[in-house]
Amino acid sequence: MKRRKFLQNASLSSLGVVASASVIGCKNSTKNNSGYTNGNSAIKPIVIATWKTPNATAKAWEVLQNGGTALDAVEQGCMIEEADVKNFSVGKGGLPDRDGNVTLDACIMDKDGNYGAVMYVQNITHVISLARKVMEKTPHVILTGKGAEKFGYEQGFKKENLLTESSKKAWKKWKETSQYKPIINIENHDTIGMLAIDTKGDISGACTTSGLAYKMAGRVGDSPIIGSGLFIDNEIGGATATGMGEEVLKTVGSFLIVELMRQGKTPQEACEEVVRRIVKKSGDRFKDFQVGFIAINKQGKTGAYCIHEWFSYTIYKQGENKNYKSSFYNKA
Ligand code: SD4
Repeated sequence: MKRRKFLQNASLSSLGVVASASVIGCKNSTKNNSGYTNGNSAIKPIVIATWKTPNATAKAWEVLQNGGTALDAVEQGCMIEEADVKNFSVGKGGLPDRDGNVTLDACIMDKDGNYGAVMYVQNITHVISLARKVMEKTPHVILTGKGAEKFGYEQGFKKENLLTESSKKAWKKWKETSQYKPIINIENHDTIGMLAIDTKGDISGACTTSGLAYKMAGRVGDSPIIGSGLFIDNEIGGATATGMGEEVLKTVGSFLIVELMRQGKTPQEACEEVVRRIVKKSGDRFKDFQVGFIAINKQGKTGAYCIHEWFSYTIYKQGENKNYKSSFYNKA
């Protein structure tokens, strides 16, 4: 109960961040978007991101408006959330694992199908940029833990303590009971997954997170795994996920969404199909976890779907930065 209360507070303070976000001059509003209402044809540039992340989409939009690539846009957009210490699920200020260590996961994918990821990084804030460096400067696609950090320092990344006082306080409070049970939409699922199409019509995506709060040490979720937390195919579109990573991993959800779009489904239909599959395979367990997806196709049409109410996503297109409530599976 205590934990629930804390997490509720955590959620509220993360909304507080968002409230201040609206001061930056972008129009932010929440709309009920039940299905196909984002039907925009061949819209570019465009950026879509998980949750209420208007500062991030505004940054990405600025890059795109200035003729920047979708790759630069998603990297710079995600960096906004990574630097925000009030976002308890991403970058600096993320909630730690059970041992009190903040460990970050991120991946990025470009229009040519290149991919870079880092996992279990403990002392670098901008893991999305580190993932990009892995993609562009190494012969590999994934670096983990100490190796990823060593590479980061060689590339000029700063060593930082990612555990803020408020995250430390929250962790200490959690330790009083040490109960680990995901609470839907109160688990502070604010992982940012972002997809963008630039003025040339090319698509890129990025995903960055501190993963589930109070996870076991060493745990890695879906976010940095190609095909699970993120997938881009520049001929078709892209998808990214948030929520219970274990379930997304088992379904290779983002890849599946892109493949379903290849077979002719709209982004909305594809997101719905994958959520339904996760639900079906879980038996009754889906009642206890949240999963949400967003997707975009080559024409700039978007989709979003989740298991339980209250997942939202943000789209910046045609000069407007808006937050939409996702349609959802569990009407019970
Ligand atoms: C994970 N999918 O590590 C991430 C968690 C998440 O908002 O989405 N948090 O499983």
